[in-house]
Amino acid sequence: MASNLSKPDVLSVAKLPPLLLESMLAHYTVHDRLHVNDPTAFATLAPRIRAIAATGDSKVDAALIAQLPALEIISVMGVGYDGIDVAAARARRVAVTHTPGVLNDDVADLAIALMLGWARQLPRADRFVRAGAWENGPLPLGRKLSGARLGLVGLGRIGQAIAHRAGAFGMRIAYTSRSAKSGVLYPYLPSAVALAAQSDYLVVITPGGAETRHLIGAAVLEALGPQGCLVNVARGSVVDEAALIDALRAGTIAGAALDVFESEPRVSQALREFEQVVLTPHIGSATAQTRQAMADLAFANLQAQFSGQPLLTPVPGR
Ligand code: 8YV
Repeated sequence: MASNLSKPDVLSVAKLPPLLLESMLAHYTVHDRLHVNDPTAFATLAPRIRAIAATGDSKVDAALIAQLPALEIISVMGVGYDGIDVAAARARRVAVTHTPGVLNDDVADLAIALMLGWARQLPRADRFVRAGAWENGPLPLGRKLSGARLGLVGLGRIGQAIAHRAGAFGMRIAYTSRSAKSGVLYPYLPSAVALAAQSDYLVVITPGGAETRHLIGAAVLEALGPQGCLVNVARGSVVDEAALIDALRAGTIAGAALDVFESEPRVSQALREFEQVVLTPHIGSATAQTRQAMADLAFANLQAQFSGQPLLTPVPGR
């Protein structure tokens, strides 16, 4: 795309949704994944790039930041920014923004949908009716969700939105996180193992990144036990997928409902074959309304940067 002197140059490091791209094109010259698609052209253009537009699953590492001397801001359309080297950005005084808040409802809704879908076997029931199997007898019984024990690994904005909804199902809620949250009445457990040991549904809703990598491994799954279900709406990296596959094979846990995966969009064949696993393709925030709100916020952060206004939603910390 040709550069325009009056418009700041922006490198998009992911395929931007039309919702975001359309508003951006009016104000910016957007170079769609130029660093990957045309490294030679990118090398020429790099000194002019003033912003990076990214999505929640994008990678922006120190090497890329180092190639962009004029970079001012990395705007992530997503609440998670574990793919961004924030320390490298900060060292260069490059701002990093994300889109918290606007997707809480959707991700929490999906967590509840996954629990219900798994407990009441909705994908299997749907296949059962379509295949005409009903005429030969009923679907095997599902499980009751109302009143079950919910363990939340993470009680940030989305974790609290899940708890709020789960309360309406009479679920008994407990949580773990780095430390107990003040003013929260749900019981706090000091570790994921301790929480899993007293949960029927263990829902992972903690940020990704090095700190939480493989937080859910063999020991946690063992503690969750043969009646337990693991639900992940956070990041694939938080769950040791090999350990999960072993646990599903061995019946160490009853099943899982997963929206995120270690190597998405590739999903291991083993996971795809388990009947007791419900799979969705990272759709936590994937509604028209929420993606619009995320696009608007990601765009507003860019606009704030280039008009000298305070950023709306910088990532936390300094
Ligand atoms: C999407 C997400 O993957 O917000 C996040 O962190 O994982 C999701 O909402 C994505 O960022 C949409 O652009």
